[in-house]
Amino acid sequence: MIRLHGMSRSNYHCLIKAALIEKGLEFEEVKAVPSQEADYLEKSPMGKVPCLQTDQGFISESLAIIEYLEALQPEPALLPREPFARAKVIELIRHLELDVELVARRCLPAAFFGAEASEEIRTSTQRDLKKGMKALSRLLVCDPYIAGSDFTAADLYAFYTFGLASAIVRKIFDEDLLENQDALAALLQRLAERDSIAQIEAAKSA
Ligand SMILES: N[C@@H](CCC(=O)N[C@@H](CS)C(=O)NCC(=O)O)C(=O)O
Repeated sequence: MIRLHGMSRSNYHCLIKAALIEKGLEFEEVKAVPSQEADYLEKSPMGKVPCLQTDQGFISESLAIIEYLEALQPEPALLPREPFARAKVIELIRHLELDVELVARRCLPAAFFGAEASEEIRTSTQRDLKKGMKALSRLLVCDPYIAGSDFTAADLYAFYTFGLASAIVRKIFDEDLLENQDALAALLQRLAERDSIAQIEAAKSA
């Protein structure tokens, strides 16, 4: 039995939970919080959530987990089989994570945990987010899904990236990260209604 370790407050945890639901795989959830304790670092070497427990051992990093689930249960596919299309989906995922999510995350402690964000952090976050959003807009298809005709793992990354990044940007900069991104905003609204995501989001507010 697969066990997903993490917490529902984590966007990456929710992303993997959505992938498991999309694939119809049976799994159990094990509550875990990020931790630097030695026993948790054995499971997830940076102490982050989520991590996946399999019969062979633990896997950390959401993209490694997605690749594992894809190999374990190829249908329904979350990554294209065709090499170029697959690479383009991974490319989108990497830009979403590295150039939007991780950049916005610099201001997470200030947005939600009462920390101070220095002027330097605020300026570099705003600057790098602009760059990241521009890069992303060169890759987005959003017709109807983020990478094109099929729903893929990149849609899950988009939903859970912007869920967090937009909230941070609204709170810290009083700006709309999706300004001038109408097709993307519409896609995110459609994704919110998708069964897997809707189920996870409903459970959070229950
Ligand atoms: N690159 C990781 C990111 C996971 C991540 O950032 N998880 C957050 C919770 S949403 C976490 O554990 N943060 C604690 C930390 O950074 O120490 C992945 O794709 O799984």
